[in-house]
Formats: sequence, C-alpha cells, structure tokens
Amino acid sequence: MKFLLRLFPLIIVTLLGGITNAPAEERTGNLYWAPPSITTGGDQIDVLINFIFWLTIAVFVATQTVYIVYLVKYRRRPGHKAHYSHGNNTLEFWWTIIPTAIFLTLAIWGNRVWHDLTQGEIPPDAITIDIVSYQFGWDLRYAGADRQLGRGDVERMSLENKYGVDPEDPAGKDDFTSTELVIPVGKTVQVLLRSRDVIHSFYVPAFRLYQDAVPGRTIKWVNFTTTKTGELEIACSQLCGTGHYNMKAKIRILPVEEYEEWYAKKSAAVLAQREDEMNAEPLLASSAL
Ligand SMILES: [Cu+2]
Repeated sequence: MKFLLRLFPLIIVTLLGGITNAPAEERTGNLYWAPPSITTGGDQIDVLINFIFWLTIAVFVATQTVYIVYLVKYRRRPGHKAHYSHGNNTLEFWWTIIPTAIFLTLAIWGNRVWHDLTQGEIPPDAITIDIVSYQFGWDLRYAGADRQLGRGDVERMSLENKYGVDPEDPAGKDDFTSTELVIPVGKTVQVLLRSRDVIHSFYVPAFRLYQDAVPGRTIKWVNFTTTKTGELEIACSQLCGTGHYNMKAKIRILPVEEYEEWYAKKSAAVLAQREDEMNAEPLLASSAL
C-alpha cells in the first residue's frame, strides 16, 4: 500500500504529462459530418452511409408523426369509447415484408462494397507496408531498396523482434522502419496489419477505413488508394488501455517524386547502417581475442 502511495504522484505526473503532450488538432469546418473522403473507394461507403442516414431520418419522422397523430386523435375524451383491435393481417404482412426487404438490401449492398474494397485485385506496383500496433503506438516497416518486404511472422514477434522478421530471409535485410505512415498519392497501398499485445484498431476516417488489429493474426485485406496529398493521423479506435487516447501516428501523403526521395533516403540510411555493422564485426571479433 505504502509503495502504491509513493507511486501516486508519479502516476499523476505521468498522466498529466500524457495529456499535455496530446493536443488534439482542432477541427474547424465540417464539424457534424465525416471529413471528406480521399480514397478511391471512399465514395461507395459514403453513398451507403448517406442512404442509411436519410432512411433512418425518414423512418424516424414517419413513426413519430403517426405516434403524435394517434396520441391526439385517440386521446381520452368524454363521449369517446375505446376501440379494441385484434390485429390486421394485411398491415402485419407489410410491416414484416418492408423492413425485411430493407435489411436484406443493406446487408447485400454492404457486403458487395466490402468485397469490392477489400477483395479486389491489388496492382503489382502496390506498396506493401507492415503496420504493427502495440500499447501505445504504431511501428511501420517498409521493404527497402529491393522493394520486397522480408517475411514477418506473428509467432516470432517479441520485444527484440518487433515485426517478427525471419532472420533467414534475405529480403528483410534492407527493410527500414518508420514511425509515420508516408505514402505516395495515387498509388495503391497494401497494409499488413498486426498487433503485438491487445486488440487495436487502424482507423483513418478520411480513408473510410476501420480495421481491428488482432494479436496472433496478420490481416492482409486492408488496401487503399489515395486521391489527395496532405497530412492526417492514424488513430486507434479500440479502447486498448490507459494510453489509448495518445495512440496516434502521423500520415503524410506525398507527391510520387517526393515520396521516392524520402524512400531513397531511408533505404540508403539503412544500407549504410548495415555496412557499418558488417565492418564493425571483425573488429569486435579481434578485440574479443
Ligand atoms: Cu490501441
């Protein structure tokens, strides 16, 4: 108990530090709706969401109107006797058929949109990025100079091997990591989504994208193509622990040339680092003797 009490000020300071370190970006326009979609498939989701929204409004207005009309029309008054209804087969038929048809339509429509956006063919020049979530942040891995991501395996993940990289796979030797998601505009990005600890969620409203990252699984169906450059944030939308509110990563959508420049710089840095390590090894070996 005493130990906990001693720890208390530290916990408070940590929490306050966390809060002040996380100033949310203030939204100025479009406060009551989702931010504009900037992915090629985003419109399909918007049409569906708008349809459900307006349908809900229409049903709400219709049912509330009937409710109010009946309240007034059949209110208790002297000289009016209550009428007991024993059901109406025609009415029951229609109020079963219409909602069933609406729900079936939404289910099939939603399923088709989901299929289109997740199961479509991924172009061969798509960029594959390994995104690993953890309490409380995101680790990203790019393929490096050979444009081939080294094999990553959830079974091999540990604190030392954050991406579960296979040390035998030569394709992984030049992979580089990043703390921000940098992508070129107009190119398809395929995400390999994983989690090291608890369930997190990769959520980018402007991409119309929301996918849980589940420990022990590699989710391969997340892919998107952006239509605009700009800066955004990845948010985690699963309450994953005490630092959940601060779980974010920057997204930078760059023109292709700028992206290639960034990519070349990152690849070169990792190659130089590898070379240094290789040169250092014999030295270490001789000093050990
Ligand atoms: Cu999280």
